[in-house]
Amino acid sequence: MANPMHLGFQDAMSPLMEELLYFHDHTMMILILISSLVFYTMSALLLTKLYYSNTSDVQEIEVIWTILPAIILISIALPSLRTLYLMDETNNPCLTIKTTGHQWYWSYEYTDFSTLEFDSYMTPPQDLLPGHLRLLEVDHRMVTPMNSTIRVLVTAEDVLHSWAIPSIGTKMDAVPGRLNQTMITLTNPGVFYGQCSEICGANHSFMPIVMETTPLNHFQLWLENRSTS
Ligand SMILES: [Cu+2]
Repeated sequence: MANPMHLGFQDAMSPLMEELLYFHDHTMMILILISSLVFYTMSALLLTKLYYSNTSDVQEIEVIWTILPAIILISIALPSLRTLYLMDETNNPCLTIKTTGHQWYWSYEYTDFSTLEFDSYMTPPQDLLPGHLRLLEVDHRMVTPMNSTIRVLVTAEDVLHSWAIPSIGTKMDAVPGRLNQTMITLTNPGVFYGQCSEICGANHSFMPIVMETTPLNHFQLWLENRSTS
């Protein structure tokens, strides 16, 4: 959950988001080291009269400062590719949920069950209950079981939308006429908030996403309640 003056990422709530945070920290560390070196070198050049004539034309040092950045780039690229392919991995999902972006709400279809589909509208500010989050709460949450791999198929009905939940590291474009796929695995229960992340029209800010992850038996209870109501 983001809070005021929150500058970093939200806490990781899925193994994939943990990987992304590790990668972010790794890259930032390299960035800080390079920036410090460049800043120090620039200030030393500008503020002092030091001039090393024995390094002004030396082939060896040119070889080093060409190869060193290449090694640094590889040390960023390899973990990046690893995370990228991890995020793309699809292996035997237990449940498939199709989510469709509309102007301006989301609808969810649990395609493993014949009748389970519903629309998810934002709760208007005047209807909020104590503890509810303004502009983030919805009337029908997407409920998922924890400790299982879930495939989310994302599409849109009218214009481009984007189905995104920052704390679980998911952001998938919802494109009309196209079915995108993303995988979610959560190891802990919780309620996770996201928003449409593609400027989609006047009410773009008012189509939040709420995913509620529960233990499997609670999910079954929810399924039974859903099918009787
Ligand atoms: Cu949208």
